[in-house]
Amino acid sequence: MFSIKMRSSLGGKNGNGGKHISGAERIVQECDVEKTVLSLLERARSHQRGKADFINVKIQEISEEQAARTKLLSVYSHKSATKDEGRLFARKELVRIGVTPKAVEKAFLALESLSDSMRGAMILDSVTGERLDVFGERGVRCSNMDVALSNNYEEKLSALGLSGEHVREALVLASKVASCKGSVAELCWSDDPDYVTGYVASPKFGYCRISVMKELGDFIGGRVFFVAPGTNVESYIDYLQNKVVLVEV
Ligand code: WAQ
Ligand code: MG
Repeated sequence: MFSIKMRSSLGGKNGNGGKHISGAERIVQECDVEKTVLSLLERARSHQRGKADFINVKIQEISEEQAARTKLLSVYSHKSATKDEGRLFARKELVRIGVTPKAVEKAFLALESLSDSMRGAMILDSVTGERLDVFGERGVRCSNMDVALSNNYEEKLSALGLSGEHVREALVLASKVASCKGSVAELCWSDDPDYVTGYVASPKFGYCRISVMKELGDFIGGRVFFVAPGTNVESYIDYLQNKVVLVEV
């Protein structure tokens, strides 16, 4: 199999600095490499965050035998009419999952005080709310995951009335995160100004889509991974960044 990673930006110098436009990755069979590269290029050049002037594409062969496999999280939803209502529901859902109210408040405070989107996620202790990673404004990037068989995925998700890149990528990421030892819950909303749906996910209850989690036009997104106290943060991050995980539908 081949891993294909794309990241793109606008206004930097040789890809350094500038505004992050879009990043995406796929793990595909060799015969699908070309068409996947094209679709990622297309995406970097027609993104709602802007048209990238720097695009980096990395293609690498990976071993299918060494990949871990995990099940796609089950999906449930909550309809919210406003950002405040959606975020209130997310708070309650996180507490129902087992995150303490204190840790929930710290997570919202951290996300709501961002002045620009992070590229990755913050890792917080699910009891104390203490920030455990040292990645600062960048955050921890979860990488090296995709659906195991794209066709099954499209069938199943469109049967549920879900389609589109945002859902697919978020579900795959959340499924990988939930499969990691130590994960308790995840909180996310998009950095795409037109995309107001966010989610709370957990190994316990699955992936909860919340229809409105931010104001239309807001380009600041973020993610928090809540972990159990005593989690080995180094191996947690190593799994998120490096372990190849194929998500089975
Ligand atoms: N690893 C860790 N954090 C990430 C990653 C990653 N690979 N990619 C993005 N983030 C963080 C980063 O802080 C972004 O600013 C933030 O998440 C949002 O990323 O069911 O589109 O890719 O309809 O904009 C959720 C709802 C969509 C989907 C989420 O996130 C649905 C979305 P985005
Ligand atoms: Mg985005």
